Amino acid sequence: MKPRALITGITGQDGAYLAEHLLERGYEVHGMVRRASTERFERIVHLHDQITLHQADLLDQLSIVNLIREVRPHEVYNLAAQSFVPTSWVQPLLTGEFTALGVTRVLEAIRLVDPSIRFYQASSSEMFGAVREEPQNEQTPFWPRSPYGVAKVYGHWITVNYRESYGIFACSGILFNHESPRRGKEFVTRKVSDAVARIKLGLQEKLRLGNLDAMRDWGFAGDYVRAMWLMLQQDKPGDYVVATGQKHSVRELVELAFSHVGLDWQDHVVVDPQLFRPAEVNTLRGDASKARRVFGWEPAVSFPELVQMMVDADMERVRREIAGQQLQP
Ligand code: F7E
Repeated sequence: MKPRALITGITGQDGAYLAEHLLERGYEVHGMVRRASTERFERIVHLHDQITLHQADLLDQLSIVNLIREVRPHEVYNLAAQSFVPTSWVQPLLTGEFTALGVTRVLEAIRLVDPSIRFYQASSSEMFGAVREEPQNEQTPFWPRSPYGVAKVYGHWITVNYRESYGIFACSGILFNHESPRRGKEFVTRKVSDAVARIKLGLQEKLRLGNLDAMRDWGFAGDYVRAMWLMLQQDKPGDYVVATGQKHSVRELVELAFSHVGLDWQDHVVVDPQLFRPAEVNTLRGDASKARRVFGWEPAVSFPELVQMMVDADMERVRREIAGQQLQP
């Protein structure tokens, strides 16, 4: 019998990579999608005949219970959230509903329908916020700096609590920033790679950015979904930091991305104070030695390789878009 997995947030970057990863391992893959007036399935169109999508919503408890009853998954990966940090100041309550309480709703559904289901919670390095030590590991205290970070701290601890209260095999993966050509264009890496392609191909002149001094531990999303799956294959549930152990500034990111296509970033980048955050996470760098020790996880893609991969993918996409438009009457 095939193992069955249910992924919330399957239409997102990580959902798409994880679905591919599980299909390669012979899983039957189910995805939960929220009804929206404009549906965005571009990251999973190539999988449409291999996965089953179901309508349900993290805000609607009964829809999740019914979905888990119907699918009876062996593993649930909770990747759905309001995941853009700046939006969490504009919609703090909605962020809390999805990103914090949504986790409890999934855990409650598991507890009710089948407590033997294994559960993965997408926790975040944003929980470390104003960092207490460097690098950050599973023991580092949290100090979130945004409503998003606060909501993720709740999601993390409720996952730990359902493990301790009910013995559910619940794992929290504390993932540092992870990027790819499938990243949403609002996040800084993709905003930069998209702009570099558009500037190089003559569609755009300037790129407006916020804090260039912020430092992040950026890895490749395709590497990080392997760690999610590995967590659920262990004998015991646990919490794991997933990170590269290297950090770079937004300025370094911009320099690398522009120079990859032979441009000088200083000719194009404009700092816009409106893009500064009310409270910033200045620096993050993770220590993934537990994941390495327990299940041998290592990232395969370096930061320069990641930036080049993203710029190359956007160059190709923008070229295709230009060619397509020229064909229009
Ligand atoms: O910002 C700075 C910004 O939006 C990174 C999410 O996946 O990772 C992500 O959260 C840094 C920040 O990601 C712009 O101030 C400068 O310091 O790409 P980001 P994030 O906020 O770190 C964690 C792990 C998550 O869990 C989240 O869900 O870049 N920055 N200028 C900018 N950021 C953006 N977005 N746009 C700018 O123009």
